[in-house]
Amino acid sequence: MRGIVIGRVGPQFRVYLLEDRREVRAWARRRLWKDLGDLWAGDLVEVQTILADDYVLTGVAPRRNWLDPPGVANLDLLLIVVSWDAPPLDERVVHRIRIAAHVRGIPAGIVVNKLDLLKPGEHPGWVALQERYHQAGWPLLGISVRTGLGLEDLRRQLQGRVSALAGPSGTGKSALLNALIPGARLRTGEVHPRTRRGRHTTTGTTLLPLPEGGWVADTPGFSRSIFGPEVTPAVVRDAFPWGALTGRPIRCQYDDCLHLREPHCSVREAYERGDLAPEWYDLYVQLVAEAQGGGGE
Ligand SMILES: Nc1nc2c(ncn2[C@@H]2O[C@H](COP(=O)(O)OP(=O)(O)O)[C@@H](O)[C@H]2O)c(=O)[nH]1
Ligand SMILES: [Mg+2]
Ligand SMILES: [Zn+2]
Repeated sequence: MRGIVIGRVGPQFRVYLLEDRREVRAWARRRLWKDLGDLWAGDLVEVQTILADDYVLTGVAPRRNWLDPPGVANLDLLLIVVSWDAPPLDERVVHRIRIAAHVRGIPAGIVVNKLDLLKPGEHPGWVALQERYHQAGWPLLGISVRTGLGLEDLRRQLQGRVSALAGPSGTGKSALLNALIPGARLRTGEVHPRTRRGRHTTTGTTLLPLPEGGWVADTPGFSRSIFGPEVTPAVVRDAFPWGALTGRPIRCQYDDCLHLREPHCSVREAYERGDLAPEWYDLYVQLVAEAQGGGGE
């Protein structure tokens, strides 16, 4: 039987059986455990039943992608949660996470929370930001957990998928999780259903079921502010859609042009002509510098 690991309780894994549509507890035999290595929430596994309601893990599918920390596999969507204010939106944070997801092959979406804090005078700035991101192919979803604005759209985006939230602390990820999943906070330290032997504490990441179908990881807050060594300046460059941002195909003199100070660079030329928004170019230069400083070479 095929299942998805949704968490761990003591020595057992919580597995949701995909055909039966119910949760069981499964053991990993010692030898298999050695072969499999660690198992994470999101891992797709094969389980067999030995006796009634006694399950054992017999295999695990190769991971499509993963994030470590927090230890979650096969994500369909990483939702980057920032806030319009309190804390104020910092685009660099958005793109650090977006690029980290990009190198891991995880699709990312950007949510701007706390739109209830948008002052009337700030409205043009929000519209301009949305247009700039729309042009780049990264639509911004504006929400307010407080007023409920945009939450229906967000539920539709999460439906049927395995997702995780990422973003700086204070942007409302926990509040969002609680809005999406009533009772999300209650799901810790469960009692073993059969032995009732004390409380086996839940360890690691847990996938919480969405009422509409789909799963969200319960570990908001991994904001990974520094690039790992895998994020080189070239990776940062390749994570931006230069053609869409400049409105023309990119033909620099050098194939490996980083669009910084190289001669006959078509990105730089577009920037100097005013065809590339300075917000994008400034952001890009800062991110490349971070990738250089972060031991990326
Ligand atoms: N004004 C406003 N405050 C919010 C909203 N969503 C969350 N907050 C507040 O922002 C603070 C941080 O929220 P929290 O969920 O703990 O953020 P996290 O660190 O990302 O998990 C709390 O005081 C929330 O009540 C919102 O839509 N509007
Ligand atoms: Mg939180
Ligand atoms: Zn160039």
